[in-house]
Amino acid sequence: MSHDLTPVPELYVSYESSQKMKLEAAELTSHDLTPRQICDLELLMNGGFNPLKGFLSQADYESVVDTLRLADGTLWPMPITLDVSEGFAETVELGQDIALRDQEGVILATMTVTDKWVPNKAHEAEKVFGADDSAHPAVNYLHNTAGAVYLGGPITGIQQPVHYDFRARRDTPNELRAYFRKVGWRKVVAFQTRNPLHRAHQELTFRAAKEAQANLLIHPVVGMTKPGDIDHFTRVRCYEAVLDQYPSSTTTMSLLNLAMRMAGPREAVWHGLIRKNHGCTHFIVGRDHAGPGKNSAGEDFYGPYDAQDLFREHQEEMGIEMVDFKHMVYVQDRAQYEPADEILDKDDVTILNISGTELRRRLSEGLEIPEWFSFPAVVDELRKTRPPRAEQGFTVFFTGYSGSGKSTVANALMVKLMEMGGRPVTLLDGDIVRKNLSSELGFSKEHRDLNIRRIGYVASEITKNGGIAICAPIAPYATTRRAVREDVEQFGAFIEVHVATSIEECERRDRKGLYKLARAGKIKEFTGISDPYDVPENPELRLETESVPVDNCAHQVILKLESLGLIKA
Ligand code: PPS
Repeated sequence: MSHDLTPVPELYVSYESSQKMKLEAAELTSHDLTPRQICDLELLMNGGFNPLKGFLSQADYESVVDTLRLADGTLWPMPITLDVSEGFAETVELGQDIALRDQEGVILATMTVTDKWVPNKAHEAEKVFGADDSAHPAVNYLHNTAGAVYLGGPITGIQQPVHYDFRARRDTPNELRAYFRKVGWRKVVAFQTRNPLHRAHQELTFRAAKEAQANLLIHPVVGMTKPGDIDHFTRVRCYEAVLDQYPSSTTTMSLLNLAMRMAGPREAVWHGLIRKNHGCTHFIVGRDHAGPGKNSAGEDFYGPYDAQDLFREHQEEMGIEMVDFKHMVYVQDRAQYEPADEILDKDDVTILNISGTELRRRLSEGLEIPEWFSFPAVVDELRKTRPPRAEQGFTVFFTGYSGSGKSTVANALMVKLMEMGGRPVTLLDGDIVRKNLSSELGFSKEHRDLNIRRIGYVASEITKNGGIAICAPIAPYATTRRAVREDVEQFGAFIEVHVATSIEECERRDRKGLYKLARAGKIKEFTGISDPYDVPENPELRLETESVPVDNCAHQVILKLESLGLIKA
């Protein structure tokens, strides 16, 4: 395949025009871009999504969804759409120019709106992601985050999104093309990744480059990856550590601000087109490329080699060649990595492997990670981000009726944890929060949700910073508790403790005299009397307080924390 390193078309105007446009665009109706849209816009403007000239029109969108091609027949597998709310869409007329702003309000581009339509999201999910199943992160995004209306139209680029991190490691397609021209790289194989690189990856990329007789571009995604992935700051530090392991004149690394969709086969073809735009001639596609994990029935969304098959089918047209990923394993007897399918004496040698799950377990328990598996500098970085569980922050979230004993047990737990020492402990009791954080709120569903989300936010910050948050609100609604769990679990463990004192017992105790007032109708929307309480279905712990003393309840929580490895026995 010939290597054409002439620049790809960009959508930016000249610097002089951009200064003028910026002033004019300030008058336009503006749309505040979401983090995903900022990633898409950057690659539209810098030619990473060449030949797209803007967010897709309705005709292009429908054609891409159904046929993987733009309306004019050009191969393009992924719908790049500008989703907005119904309210915003109503303010926009066809033919109108709108300003696209980043999250700080900086105008990055203008768009002439040529199309406005309500997409059939279920159809998009089925066709693009293979199933209308919210277990798929992009389907979940489509239904629960993306706006209801799509706008399409050409873009005029004013400036690149600003990045404060790793600036020297970010390159536009034309910057990479210019670099390859300068250093005389005629063949370049790109390696896409959203994970840290260990020795097996280093071996496989090195071999892929040798096989294709090409130079190597490590091209990790730092835009948006799969929820739960290791953050890109940690990953880039890890990549930098691995880079030293390659002969320096053969390999380079550049960061790609792509928002992944985890769309398996379609994503692989999309990734290939993006790398072609970045001046690469070859692209490594592995087993289950850009796989989204399991569907809601516990099965894989795509077959393990679907991505390779679709790529192979289109590679001629794409102008970039696939190098299939070799599954590398460590052969202890020979102290080296070898492609699994090339080992002829499998039964006579010891093959070692550490899976992703096993690696996470070893990190969380502070166990040894052998040098044959990874590089010490990479392991050091990972240990800093993922310290052993006994050193991470966590949240204990008590829920139960008013008067169930939440505060009493929470206080006892706090004191026991403080006695042990090691991590700061904060108690976010229902009453304390309502006094300090939520003093303007009442007890409507909306206000209770807001109150619990605030508690969740504070608890997640405490957890992120390595502390222990103990929360003790009523938190009557299961959906809100789940949202708080998701907030916290980005940073550490979330232990839901249902204080299961019955409503009859709480009313009998009536320690604050509130039940009497609620029965008399003097307090409205009282949980358990005139407002619902969703009993937690799968809490980490359920406390039966009626026959067990407080001290013992708190001890049960301590035992649970020990069994989870969060505190040391
Ligand atoms: S919630 O639903 O989680 O936001 O409630 P929370 O912030 O935990 O506040 C509950 C405390 O407020 C008192 N109180 C009421 N509780 C329930 N329903 C109504 N309508 C109500 N009005 C006042 C009550 O004393 C709760 O305190 P605890 O500590 O739970 O007994």
